[in-house]
Amino acid sequence: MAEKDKKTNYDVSSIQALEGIEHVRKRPGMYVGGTDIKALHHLVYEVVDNAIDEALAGFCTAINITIHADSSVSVEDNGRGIPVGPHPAKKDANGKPMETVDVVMTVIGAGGKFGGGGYKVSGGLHGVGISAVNALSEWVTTEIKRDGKFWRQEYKRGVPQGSIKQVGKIKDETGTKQTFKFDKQIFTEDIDFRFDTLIQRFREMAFVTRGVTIRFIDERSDREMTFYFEGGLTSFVRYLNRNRENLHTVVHVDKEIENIGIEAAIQYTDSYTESVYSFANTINTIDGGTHLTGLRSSLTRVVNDYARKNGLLKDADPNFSGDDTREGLTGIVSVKHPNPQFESQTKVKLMNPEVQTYVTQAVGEAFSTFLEENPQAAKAIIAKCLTSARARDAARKARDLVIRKSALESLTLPGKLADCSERDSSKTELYIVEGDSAGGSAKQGRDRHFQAILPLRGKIMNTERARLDKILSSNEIKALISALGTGIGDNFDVEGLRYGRVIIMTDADVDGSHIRTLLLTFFFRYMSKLIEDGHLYIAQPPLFRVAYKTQIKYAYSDKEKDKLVKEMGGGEKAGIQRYKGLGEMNPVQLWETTMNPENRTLLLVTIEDAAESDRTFDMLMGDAVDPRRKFIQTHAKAVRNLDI
Ligand code: 28F
Repeated sequence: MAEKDKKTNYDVSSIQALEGIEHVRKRPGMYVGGTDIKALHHLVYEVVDNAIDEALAGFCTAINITIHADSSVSVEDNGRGIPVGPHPAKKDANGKPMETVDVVMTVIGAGGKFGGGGYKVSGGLHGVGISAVNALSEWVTTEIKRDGKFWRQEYKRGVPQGSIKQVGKIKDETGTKQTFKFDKQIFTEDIDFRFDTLIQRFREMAFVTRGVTIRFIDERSDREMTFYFEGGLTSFVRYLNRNRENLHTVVHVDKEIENIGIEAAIQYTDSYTESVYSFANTINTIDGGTHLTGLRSSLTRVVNDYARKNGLLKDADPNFSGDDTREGLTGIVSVKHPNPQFESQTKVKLMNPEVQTYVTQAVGEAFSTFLEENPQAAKAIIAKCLTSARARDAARKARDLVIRKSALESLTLPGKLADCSERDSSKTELYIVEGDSAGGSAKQGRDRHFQAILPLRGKIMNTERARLDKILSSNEIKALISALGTGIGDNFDVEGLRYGRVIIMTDADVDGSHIRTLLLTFFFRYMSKLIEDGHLYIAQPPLFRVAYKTQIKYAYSDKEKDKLVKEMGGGEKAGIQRYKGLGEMNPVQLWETTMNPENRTLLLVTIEDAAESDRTFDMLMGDAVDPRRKFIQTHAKAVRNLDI
């Protein structure tokens, strides 16, 4: 081929690749859901998903993920390694085969693997493959170990830098390593990876991909964690129930029906809530779908059948409702499907109808066999369902009363509420404040034009071990419900919301964190839409006041305090006041540090934060004493350390 033609060929194919890359960079929302922290985390998941695929196909047993000090991220697996050489199918505009690694890395939507056999199961949020990550990264380095050779290829903003090169030799190892640095030109907000969010997802992935070791290292903070679960979903259920008292051993089923992998694990506890999670091809389907429906319906059916057969439900008794058979249930269902159908691109709900039949069948068989073979466990489960059915009846009556009353009361606002004058809810804020004295400071310090204050007395925490239904009858919570104007539960209507921002403001101590936990749990269980729509916030009061000469500054952490003391040049002479509670601040200080929109920082509560609170709540309120003691001890220690 003449030198000139070669050049033309290269130009044509590169222009095509560039067009794809440009599209991703112009519209990140279409590929990773935006440019916020969630999208940033999706970049990591997308890469890890490729390694998980390799594990599910049976070729990879270890995945290492590292966040480096500069926030670049490496993901390495010990799978087969991306093939090196011309891609068998993908040709550029002139019919010339493209290098395989460049296809994987630059052709948008070229996620699938060649050769059938193992199915493409995981796949990131939008299933776009690593090419989108590549396009949204300042640079990516791809390293491949395969056939005794060590290869490297580099990309800048999605564009290959030359062609793949051999950079060394190796013994028997194989694998793929991707290192990427997210592009600040795209992710312009001041965001960075969150260890706690990522770790949650990796833990989940390890649970549902039995036998793979996932190691996560955060070099920014020197934290590290490794997950390996021999027991798969059984381990997952044990983990979720670690703070609860269980009624029996975990029931587990793992089957393949018509080429669809079906795994489920269940265990009843004495708690009042249902914790079920569903996964399709390792993706957490948060809106459930046919696999979840299958799991639930089989449990209800098996429990009712067993109870009837053994005379535990009499002829005159009605069947247990689905809800009755799910109180205190922890269950996971995970399916691996060669051709999953999701409701939408976001993959939060599985739609394949046959899955429901297969899950019902598999779980039904396993669970009824378990009940037959373990009569003690069966008795405990049925007893739990009976109490739950009775309690549900009583609670329904109580709740109806609360809802009806709060509907009435919403006309009359609670007396303790110091309302604002603005009526446009997009401009207003409600501060939920712990304690009457802090409430007083907040009332004086606020901008009454748009800020309303509702003081809560700390008493609500004394309803320990109570069902949330009981908490609903507390005057404090009733005042909160009517102040918000939305109603609760199924009657929740965001249209009624009287404040665009609902801000929880509590002390930075153990009591404060209890109350915050309770409030978050309440919102999570009864007003989750409020959280989903981004209305709920946590105020961040300062921990220290540092005074030196005429200067006064506030610090929100120990580190910041030390830095301030240094900057102000005060050293020993700086006056440091540690705030033990909001009540120690005068109204002006409270306004300046915590309430003035110009200075304050608010933490937006996400549904994950609230779910975590829900679990903490279970632990604090539940009957398992040990975890509660541990929690309180750990917290007590933290408080002591702060005081030193
Ligand atoms: C760090 C993230 O991306 N691991 C991967 C493989 C293995 C194969 C593969 C990947 C070939 C034609 C696309 C190897 N041998 N970890 C990863 N491991 N991709 S990505 O193939 C890519 C396809 O089009 C692989 C035989 N078949 C597949």
